Amino acid sequence: MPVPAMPKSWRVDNKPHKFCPGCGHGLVLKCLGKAIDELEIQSRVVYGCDIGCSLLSWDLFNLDTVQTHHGRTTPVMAGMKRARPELICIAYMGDGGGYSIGVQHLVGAAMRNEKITVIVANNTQYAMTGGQMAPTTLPGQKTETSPYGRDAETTGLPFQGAEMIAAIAPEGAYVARGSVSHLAQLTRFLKKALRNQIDGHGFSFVEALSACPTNWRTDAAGTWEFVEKDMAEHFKRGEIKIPEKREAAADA
Ligand SMILES: Cc1ncc(C[n+]2csc(CCOP(=O)(O)OP(=O)(O)O)c2C)c(N)n1
Ligand code: SF4
Repeated sequence: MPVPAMPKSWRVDNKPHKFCPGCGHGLVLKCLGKAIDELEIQSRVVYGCDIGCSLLSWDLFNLDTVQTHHGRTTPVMAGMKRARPELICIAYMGDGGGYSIGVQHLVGAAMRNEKITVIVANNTQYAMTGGQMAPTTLPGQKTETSPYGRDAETTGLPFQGAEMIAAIAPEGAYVARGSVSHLAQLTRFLKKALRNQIDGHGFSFVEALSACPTNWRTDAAGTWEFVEKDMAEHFKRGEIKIPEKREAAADA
């Protein structure tokens, strides 16, 4: 059987990736690699990964890469872009890094319309540290720190990160939410986000609904059902904000 083509921007020469079997990070990053290949920007990209399972991608790509402190990838990439505007700067992180520990950086970068691309892989909990409750944890979801299920009455509903960014980012920003259950659409969103940066419109942001079978303690069918049914009920896929001049190209 022919081996499926790997993105050129992936380093497949030396070793396999380090994610658990069934992890969503590898799928999101494969889509990102494909988007980079299709835009032919490999030599201009600097890839930044956070603390969390995203850091397991520090040597995944054949790209200049920087690995930062937890939640700090957004300001590191914003600084790099300001110093070297010709670079395409990508910040990749989990929902803990993006929506909790680093949320102040994300809010600041979006409001300032920094010309970088931020990608948040939302797997509804802090995965690398063993599966604690995060702002994105679903009502009733059991985690290490919500063993009886998240109580939405006392801890609130899952944080709508992409909608928040769309509300605060100025004209020129691009915001979308995709999913590892819809890879072609996710690749299109990533490509449009990168295109927004290349064209100099402003901030671009993609949330990707991701999977963590290890901490969810799900088998393959259960993992898929959690992403496609449970997460999809709370997090809507689609483009949430696109620059005015590109509205005709909206992709729901
Ligand atoms: C400032 C800081 N606080 C806490 C930690 C401990 N820590 C390391 S990874 C992690 C969880 C990461 O979760 P997330 O960002 O959602 O990424 P995931 O592992 O789920 O992909 C935490 C809390 C840290 N390294 N630095
Ligand atoms: S713990 Fe979860 S997010 Fe981390 S590599 Fe394993 S499956 Fe992926």
